[in-house]
Amino acid sequence: MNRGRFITLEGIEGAGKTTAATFVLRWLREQGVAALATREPGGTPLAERIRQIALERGGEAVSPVTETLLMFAARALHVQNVILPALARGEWVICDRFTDATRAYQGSGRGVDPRLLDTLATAVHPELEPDCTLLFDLPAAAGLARARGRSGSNADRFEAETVSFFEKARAGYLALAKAEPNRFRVVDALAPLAEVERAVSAALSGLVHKETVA
Ligand code: T5A
Repeated sequence: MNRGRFITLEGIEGAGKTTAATFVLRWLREQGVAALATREPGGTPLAERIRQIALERGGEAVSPVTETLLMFAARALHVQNVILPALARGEWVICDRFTDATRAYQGSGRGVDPRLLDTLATAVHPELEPDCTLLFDLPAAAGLARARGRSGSNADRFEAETVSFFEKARAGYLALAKAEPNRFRVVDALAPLAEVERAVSAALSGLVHKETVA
């Protein structure tokens, strides 16, 4: 049996990743591809508990390195208990954020040393990289307006950050996409939903086709 494909969805707050994950799952199933959707931080019962700790506001100070370690602790559980078993069963995994989020938020946003991020990525998922990463790109102010419109006064620790923090994360994402043009597809997240969906299915149809002729 062929290993499944690992598709990651990335972008700053309010970029439309969660909306796109639902669409991708439905679209892949229509193409006859077995797939599951999951998210980071989270995706397993223990990793979801780490997510709560990482996102909650107030209380103790959380340094950028601590934040990074929380993300990778959750990721280690998720990779071992959900992602690798699903790929081994031949299913596609649609993951709302993965290590590129740590590079963009903790690396570009918070200034964590990229060498630490490389070391942790190698330790946590030595042989796993996404087959395709869809980067939903939009200006930080537009993404935050969408995210805050939904969360209101319940904004989490990240949503409470400044626009300039998210612009740094956005620039980090765009630099990653530029460095790996074969893996990344940049989608204009300001476009109407129908256009976003067309761009997403066009980006994935090559991979689906390879699968069905293999
Ligand atoms: N984090 C995570 C790190 O710092 N490091 C890491 O390593 C990891 C893995 C996760 C937080 O953790 C941080 C980053 C995050 O801050 P989260 O709740 O998962 O928290 O945060 P987000 O992923 O940003 O979730 P959001 O829900 O805010 O954004 P989405 O999923 O990108 O956006 P979505 O789909 O919920 O859409 C937002 C709104 O916009 C509308 C939707 O209907 C919705 O109302 N929308 C559109 N409107 C118009 N046109 C379109 N094309 C639209 N697409 C969506």
